[in-house]
Amino acid sequence: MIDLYLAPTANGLRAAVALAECGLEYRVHKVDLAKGEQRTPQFLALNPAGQIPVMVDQDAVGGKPFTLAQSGAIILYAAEKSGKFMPKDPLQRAAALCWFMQAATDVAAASGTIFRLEMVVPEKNEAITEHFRKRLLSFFTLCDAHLAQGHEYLADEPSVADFMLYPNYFARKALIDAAGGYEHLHRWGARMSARPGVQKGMNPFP
Ligand SMILES: N[C@@H](CCC(=O)N[C@@H](CS)C(=O)NCC(=O)O)C(=O)O
Repeated sequence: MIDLYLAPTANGLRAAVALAECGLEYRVHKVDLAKGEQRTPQFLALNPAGQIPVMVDQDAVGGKPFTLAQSGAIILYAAEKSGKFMPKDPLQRAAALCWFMQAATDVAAASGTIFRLEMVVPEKNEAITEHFRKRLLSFFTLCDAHLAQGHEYLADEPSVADFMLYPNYFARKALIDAAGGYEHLHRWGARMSARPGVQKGMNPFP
């Protein structure tokens, strides 16, 4: 059994999507970020960074509970534990990791920056915020162009890369819709949203 501590943000949801898609047994624990539950001593004992998501695998290798933070690390852990969603072919695996890193360090970073500029930083600066919106859209444009070349998923088969990207795509759909186009990205989004594991992971607190 895996205990997953999360809030319904892109970072939290992608961990839940990965555990659900990998078919691992998990139970969710809601962390209310607005109430500061991520800064309680109990939570900081799990992750001193005070950030969700965190998972505790009660049945880890070695027979002892294993605690892990960072949504990307949780996705890769779930893939390794289940033996799923990491292509066996070495070149496909490298391609999957390339898109995984694009989603983690380009898409998620730009989306997180927009969130902080819009919601957290006290001084608002529209020009800077717009810069990051365009930057985020440019990363989605790369995904769209790749998917346009006959790829159903980022690495041809469903992989860790798709789980990394999907919650940010979902969270930023209004921005992408307003920009127009992105036909192939939207087709991929519809394909992802039809997957039972994605549906379960994206709705962790029914
Ligand atoms: N790189 C981390 C980012 C985690 C993160 O930023 N979590 C946010 C919520 S989306 C958080 O817990 N924020 C609480 C805070 O900063 O107080 C990951 O991918 O897990």
